[in-house]
Amino acid sequence: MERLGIVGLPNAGKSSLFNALTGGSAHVAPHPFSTTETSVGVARVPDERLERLAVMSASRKVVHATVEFVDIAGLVAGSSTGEGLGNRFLAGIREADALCLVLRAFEDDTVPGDHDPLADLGVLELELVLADSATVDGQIDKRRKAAKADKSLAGEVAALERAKAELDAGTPVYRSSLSADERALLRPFFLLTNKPVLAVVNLGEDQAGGADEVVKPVADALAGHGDVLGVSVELEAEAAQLDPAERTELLEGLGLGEGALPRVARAAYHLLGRRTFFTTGEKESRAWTFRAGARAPECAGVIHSDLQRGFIRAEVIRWDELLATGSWHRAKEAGRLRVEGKDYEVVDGDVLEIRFNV
Ligand SMILES: Nc1nc2c(ncn2[C@@H]2O[C@H](COP(=O)(O)OP(=O)(O)O)[C@@H](O)[C@H]2O)c(=O)[nH]1
Ligand SMILES: [Mg+2]
Repeated sequence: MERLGIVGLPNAGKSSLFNALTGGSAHVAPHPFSTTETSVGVARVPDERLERLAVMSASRKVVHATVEFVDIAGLVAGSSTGEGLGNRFLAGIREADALCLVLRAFEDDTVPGDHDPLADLGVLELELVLADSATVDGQIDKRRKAAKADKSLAGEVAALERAKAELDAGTPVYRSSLSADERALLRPFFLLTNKPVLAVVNLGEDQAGGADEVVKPVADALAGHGDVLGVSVELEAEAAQLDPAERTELLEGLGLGEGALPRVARAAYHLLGRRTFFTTGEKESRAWTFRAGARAPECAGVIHSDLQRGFIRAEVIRWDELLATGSWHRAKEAGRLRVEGKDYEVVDGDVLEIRFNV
């Protein structure tokens, strides 16, 4: 299962965010190195489309999609050269499939650390870039030699050289000028900055009103290479402890709508390249996860391997079109269900019923 690593400086609010997202119990404390064991947790990915389908079908059960997070603990300046618990942090980051950078903006004199999210980003990126630079330097001569004997490696060497130039200029691969193809060629080297990223700017309660202003410098720095979300982590963590009605009252009372946690979970899910299709009925309505580009039989296999093995066809309708017709039965009667075969590429938001025979 793929995971999103939560990365940031000590006391940025990583463990608080992890707990709020996963309902987990990672140790939250106002000092560095409080997280000595890496925690893994599962966050629900709330989806209003699913809730509405469940109401339509009067489903007895609703099953949301999920996404896994890892609380990787504080990266400090000098990690790339093994300072503090540096090597352990870098190993944790290396194992993650995507990164959630937590950048501190909240001010609190009782919690050590700075409150300049752009500076946090700079420190984090520098450590990751230094580590990647060392990896590339350690590989590039070997790969050049290998490429002399095997011409098919020329592209890989060229990609390493391009990455080296970017890294030496201080630019992480994720916001470099490397193309998707070049980045794919670099995959065997497990570079830390060749992973997709999103950033969470941890806002103080008092900053929630002017969030855009606080978040903007970070968004400018990432320049479209990753989502940047402003989250009042502590406030949302407290809200997450309440029962749903109280939570809604608190968050809406503060003008925060459903809160920012669902957006973080959805951004993380998307960052990992995940897409959702639905099944809906009286027994349950459910969100199923597939990879962008998957075809109908593979998606059927997510439900059960028999459905893939004996796949005949899928009946398909977009979630909103189904809602508009009022029920699966009515959509069928009205001829609104498309019949799709083995080559159909399932689209995020499709509702499926699989016909199969084993
Ligand atoms: N005032 C304030 N304190 C926070 C906020 N988020 C986290 N903290 C506090 O900062 C300290 C460190 O938080 P923690 O989640 O353990 O940070 P980590 O080191 O990044 O895992 C704890 O005492 C938290 O209660 C916030 O939004 N506002
Ligand atoms: Mg922590």
